[in-house]
This record gives sequence, C-alpha cells and structure tokens, in this order.
Amino acid sequence: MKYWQPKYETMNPEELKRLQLKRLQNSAKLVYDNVPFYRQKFKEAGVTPDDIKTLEDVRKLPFTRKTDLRDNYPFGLFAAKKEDIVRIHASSGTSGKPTVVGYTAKDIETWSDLIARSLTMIGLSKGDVIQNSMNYGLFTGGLGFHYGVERMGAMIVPAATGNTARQLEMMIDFGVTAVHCTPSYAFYLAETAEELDLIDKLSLKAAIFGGEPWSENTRKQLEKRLNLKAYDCYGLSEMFGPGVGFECQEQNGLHIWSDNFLVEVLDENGEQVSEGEKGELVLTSLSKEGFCNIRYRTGDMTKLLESECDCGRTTTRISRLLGRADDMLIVRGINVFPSQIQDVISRIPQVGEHFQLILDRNKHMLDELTIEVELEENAFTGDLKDLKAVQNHVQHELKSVLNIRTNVELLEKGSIERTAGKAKRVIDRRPEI
Ligand code: DLL
Repeated sequence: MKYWQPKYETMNPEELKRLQLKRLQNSAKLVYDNVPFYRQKFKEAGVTPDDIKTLEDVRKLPFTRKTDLRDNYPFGLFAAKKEDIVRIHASSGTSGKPTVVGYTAKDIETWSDLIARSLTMIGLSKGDVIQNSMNYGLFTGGLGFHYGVERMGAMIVPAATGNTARQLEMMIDFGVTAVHCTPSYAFYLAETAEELDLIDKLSLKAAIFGGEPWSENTRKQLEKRLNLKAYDCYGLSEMFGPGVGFECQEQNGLHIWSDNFLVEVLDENGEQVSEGEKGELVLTSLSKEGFCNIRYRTGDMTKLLESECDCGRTTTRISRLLGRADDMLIVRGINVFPSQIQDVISRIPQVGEHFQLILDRNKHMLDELTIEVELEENAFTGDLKDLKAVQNHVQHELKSVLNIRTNVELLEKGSIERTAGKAKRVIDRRPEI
C-alpha cells in the first residue's frame, strides 16, 4: 500500500484549503470557548473566532509561546475537560517545570494515524518489525510512536533506551526491519555493531531519526554503515509529538500533515517569508481536542518548499530543520534551556549565579554536558569531602529538573569571564551530526 489515508494525503489543493479553513475556525472557537488564556489573548488582539473568514485571517490571531505553557502549568491550556483527557506527555520547559500537554481518546487516534501515514510513506507495512529505541515515559517519542506502529499493524519492539549490545541482540533475534531513535544514538548503535561484528546479521531496511537536528552528511554516513535508508521525522510535544512532519522516499524535505497543522514560516518581524527563505516555523493545530495550540512559535528554523512532490502527496513541505531561533539546546535528544540551569543554580546557596555550559561529544558520539559554576567563598571549607558534596548536590538538582546526567565542575569565584553584554553561557564544541 502506498498511502495510509489517501483522501487526506493527496487531497487537491483547493479542497485542502477549504478543509483547513473549516478546521481553523473550529480550533479558534474551541480555544475561545474553553481556555480562559486564549479568550483573554483574543480579546487583547481584538479578534473573535467569527473574524476567521479566510486562511490568511490566521494572522489576526495572537501567537502562543512555550512560556505560556509554563505560566499555565500544568493543565491551564487544555481545551477539553480533565475527565476527557486520557493521556499526558511532557517536554522541557524554559525553567523549573516541564511543559505538559494532554490528549483525548480521539487525539490519540488522530496522532496514531499520522504516524501510520508516515511509516507507510517510507514503505513500511504490516509485516515489518519496528524497534522503538526512544525513551518511553513522558517523552512523546516512546508511546506516541508506539501507538502509530500498532495502528499500522506492524510489530513493535518497545526496546526504549540503553544497553546498546542488547538493543542489537533484539534487532537480530526479532528480525527487526526498522528502527526509531535519535541520530546521535544511531552512531552509537553503528559503532557497537561494528565492534561486535554484527552488521551483517542485521536486517534493517529503514531508520527513522528524530528528536534532534541532523544533517545530510549524517544521513550518508549512517545509511552506509548500517546499510539502510534513513528518514527524518520532526515533531514536538506541543503539536502531538513525532509525526508532525516526515520525509517521504524522495528524501528531500518533510511533508507536514497539512490537514492537521497550518504552517507559517515567519521572519523576525512576524511576516511570512517567501518560498525557499529561512524563517521560524509557526504551527496551528487544526484537529486537536485536548491541547489545541494556536500560532505556536516552535522556535525551529526551516524553509518552505514547493508543495509538489514526486510521491504524489499534496501537503505543505518544509526543509529539514535548520537550527533554533532561541537558545534551546538538544542534549542526547532532550531539550535543555540555559534558563532551566540558571533557575536550578540560583536556588543553591553554595554556588554563584555565573555559569557556563560546555557541550562535547564523547568517543561514542554521545553528548556530554558540563556545567561550570563558581563556588561561593563561604562554601569553601578546605575539605575535599565538602566540595564533593556540593558538586553532587548540584548534579542531583540538575538531574531532577533536566532529566539528564551532567558533569558539574566547581570553579573558584571570578573564574568565569564576565561580559558587559549578553553572557556567553554556552560553548558548543560538538561536531555537526
Ligand atoms: O522531540 C518529539 C519527537 C520525538 C520528534 C521523536 C521526533 C522523534 P519535544 O521533546 O517537544 O518533542 O521536542 C521538540 O525537538 O521543537 C525541535 O527543536 C527538536 N526536534 C524534534 N525533531 C527534530 C528533527 C520531540 N527531526 C523539539 N530535526 C523541536 C530537528 C527536531 N529538530
């Protein structure tokens, strides 16, 4: 089978626009009627859902940002009643608390279909065995993807993360034909498979990489080393999760499932850029019930491509993601905001406010995040045991907020360079992947 939902995937452009408008009107009404935050924002902008008469009218609506999720933590932006929410997921917030999103039963169905569409698009089907080597839990890459595989009827191996030798063993023993993981983890898989001389025993035909940026060069390397075709999968928890945009077999840009998301690519003044120009991706949910997001500033940079594609799909297309408009970092697939680190550090009296983040890739191509902080003078007792205790405490606090292990280095007060302007908090020494 070539398409999962041909009606939507190949809809003629005029009909698609009509559907998008109808759904945009529904989304605007849904949030206006059910979410006080949106009602207030609409009022401030002087609009009501009745003002949406054409697709271009989306520009009358106010933007939503990640900080709005934080300010309404945890469920303040949900558009459905709490008893109709059947699942939540979360991602990193900009400080302290994560951003929480909710799904109704229908949302889970819609999302699963989008993933089933995406997998069908790259030639996978019922007979395939798909290993999901993404973190299960609040991260959408685990369960979200999992349900999509089941929806399509393929066999899912819910391997989750960790224990690379065992991941490979599962791939061999279960006849795995496709794997879903972050591109940086794929390097580790490839390296381990090469070391253990297992490459020839693998029967992978496809890899689905997402959750973090990667490049054409990485595609070439990993396709060769693992002997498969690699496809880009884009998504964010605020818009379901994985499966918002996906590459087809042309491997040339991502199809955004336009019956579910309205795409804008905007310059720094909020104006639509022309085709082929770089701008920030702004998305509006057209089909969500639980958490319906209007003009969400994703912070991801991309380019709009011509919709026509040899695969026959008529969706909006974008280039692979080209970095961030803000200072968000992605470390081992997890989003990290320097403001989260600042928040943690500011709550620990033994260390000062100045800090620096250093990002490296270790020999397995995995990210290592080191945080340099200055020890307050009165915290320096001269006893090494005390130093170790402070270091462990900072590390522990960071782990509980960021969900990743970090290396904390304590420095003498004054050693981090002070600047008059914006502090240079991040030193990213990672080679591009
Ligand atoms: O990372 C959802 C996901 C899971 C996508 C698995 C693909 C596969 P969040 O934790 O909310 O959700 O992080 C979303 O990750 O705004 C991008 O900055 C980045 N990102 C995700 N996929 C890609 C990609 C998931 N293919 C944030 N290329 C997004 C570049 C990506 N960046």
